[in-house]
Amino acid sequence: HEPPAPTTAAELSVWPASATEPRPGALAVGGVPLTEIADRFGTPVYVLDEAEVRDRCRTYRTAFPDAEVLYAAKAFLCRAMARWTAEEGLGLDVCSAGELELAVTAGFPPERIVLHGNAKSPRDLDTALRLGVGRIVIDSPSEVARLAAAVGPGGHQKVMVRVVPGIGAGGHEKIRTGTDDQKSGLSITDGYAQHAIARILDQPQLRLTGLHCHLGSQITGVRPYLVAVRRLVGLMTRLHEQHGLVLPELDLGGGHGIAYRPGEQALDLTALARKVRTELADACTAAGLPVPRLIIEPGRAIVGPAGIALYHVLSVKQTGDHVFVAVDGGMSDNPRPALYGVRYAPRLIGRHSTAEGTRVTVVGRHCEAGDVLAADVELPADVRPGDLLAVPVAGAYHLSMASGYNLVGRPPVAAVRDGLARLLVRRESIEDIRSRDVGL
Ligand code: LYS
Repeated sequence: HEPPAPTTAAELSVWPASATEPRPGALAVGGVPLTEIADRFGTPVYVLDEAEVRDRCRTYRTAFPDAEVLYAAKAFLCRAMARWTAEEGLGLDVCSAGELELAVTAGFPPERIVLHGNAKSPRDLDTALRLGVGRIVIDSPSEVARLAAAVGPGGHQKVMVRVVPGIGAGGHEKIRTGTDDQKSGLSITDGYAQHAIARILDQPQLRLTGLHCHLGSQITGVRPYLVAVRRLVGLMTRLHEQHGLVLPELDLGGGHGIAYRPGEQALDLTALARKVRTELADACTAAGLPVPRLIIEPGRAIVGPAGIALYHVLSVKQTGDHVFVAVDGGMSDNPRPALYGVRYAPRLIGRHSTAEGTRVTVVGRHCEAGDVLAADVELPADVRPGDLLAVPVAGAYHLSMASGYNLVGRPPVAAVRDGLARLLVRRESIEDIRSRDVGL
């Protein structure tokens, strides 16, 4: 049979720009061979290409020169991520006291941080006020009075309001947040948004700087964002008429889609920037309003393609119609296939196989049939225990959603840059797990 063709540019398109393959199977990222990382840190391990993260921050700043770009920490946060994004001039979008505390203690300027959350705990609000976050995004009617009381008389806090524009967009039903029948935001359609805004305007210690919306995740077309601009400027127009209110900011959230496998479509950021700017300027001119400063909140599109997951194969077996290739991680470090049916494109690395490709299902080590990492993918037919698999586009919503299932411990994160690898987050050990277990 034919030996497998060398890796094509299309196949490498979902890898960091620094990815090279000097010999077949000898994949390196950030100048560091992936096998070296697996040897040094063990597997499963997550690799983060610092230059790729920084380049993606710069791409956003170039595409949206007048906008404020907030990195959505929920995609993945560690102290290094906070430092890189701060140095690249981004702000930060956080959803909890935990994300906020980690970022600020890593040196992230609190005034460049925005706090979100459909249900903020008292600790979230107290931490935000104590650390002095730039804005807090109000997401429910009761939050208005709670926040005003927490700020206290004479105090001062900038806020935005998360509104639901009534737009269905995004890669999966579970991650669509722009429609009326879900838990986030205040609906424009039924007037909850307008009602909450009127209550905010009654609180002297709260200063409303703008409207916020988030349509969903993995959005690959520009259109939903343009519809959102029109609906939000429509609401801004009515608020201007009713209250004489002029809002200086408009936050369109994130949800920018990326490719997980070669050939998949990603959102075109240049087109998004150009069309949103035009749409916003046109809508505001028509309404006689000044054009607000745009805020956007990409998370996945900054860190997703910069991350790679490395696993060792533990077993290969044929059951029924399937060849199952089981690895030493699984749904505890990547719940996304189980949650959203997401498809990945793992690759064999570390050796050059001349075997033909065969269809396999890459599964994890957890005690569930649904613990699948990559269903129905092609790997060399001689794939065997001890082999190394690399999964690209693993930087977003893997470790940030990792669980303690089966007490396997969460994997470490290593950064690569200029031919050097360094540990950012160490592996969770049984001592870590045992130290929280304080009763008997
Ligand atoms: N966690 C989801 C994912 O892995 C997306 C939700 C984004 C948060 N608003 O794709």
